[in-house]
Amino acid sequence: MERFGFVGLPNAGKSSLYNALAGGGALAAPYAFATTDPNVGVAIVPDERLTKLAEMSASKKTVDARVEFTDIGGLVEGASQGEGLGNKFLAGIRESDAIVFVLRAFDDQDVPGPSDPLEHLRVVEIELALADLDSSERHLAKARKAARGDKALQVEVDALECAAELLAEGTPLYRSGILEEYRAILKPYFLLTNKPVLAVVNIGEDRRCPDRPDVCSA
Ligand SMILES: Nc1nc2c(ncn2[C@@H]2O[C@H](COP(=O)(O)OP(=O)(O)OP(=O)(O)O)[C@@H](O)[C@H]2O)c(=O)[nH]1
Ligand SMILES: [Mg+2]
Repeated sequence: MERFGFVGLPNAGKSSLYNALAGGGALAAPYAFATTDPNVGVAIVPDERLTKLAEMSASKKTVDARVEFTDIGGLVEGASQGEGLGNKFLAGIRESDAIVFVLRAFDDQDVPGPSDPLEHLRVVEIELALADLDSSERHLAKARKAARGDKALQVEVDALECAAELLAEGTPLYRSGILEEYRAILKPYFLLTNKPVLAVVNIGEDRRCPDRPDVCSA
């Protein structure tokens, strides 16, 4: 089962998205840090091809694909230095297969916080890069020691050094241009910005095409 971890600023709509996908269960509220403990839920992915195949083969049992979502607390600028809830809760999505950025673009005076999605993206990318910098430096110290006894491990040291340098500049690995070979070597270290990312822009209800209510205008 594929696992997705939601990250974003407080009040971006992570828990609301979680509820829409997983059918409820998470507190969505107009104050920062409504979510403290992670919400983990599963959604079934309907696929009409599977239904047709099941009919054609008269299957006794069909098992739909499922995806798992983890909704965690909101990140704020300086989380790596302990601001807000800090960044330790990111450990809850370290083993996700992909990261979903939830970026707020809706205006609502009853929901505090910025509503510029690019500002949300800026903060989230820096905080994830700093969290990864911290992990890569810890792994680097161990890898250097291990490579003294086994020269074959030097390539891990090289990959971690390269990653740490890029992350220290605030650059997430997924758009750093780091060698694909290094990204593969770094996989077992579960760095958050070494995973595929998907951005969900949470637009307001007012930004929909009147003739296509299912499609947004921006
Ligand atoms: N107007 C409007 N309000 C929204 C929208 N999406 C979420 N909200 C509201 O914004 C508030 C915050 O939403 P949450 O889903 O709790 O946000 P969160 O990202 O989980 O926040 P934290 O858990 O604090 O990090 C709630 O009152 C939601 O009802 C939207 O698209 N439009
Ligand atoms: Mg929440």
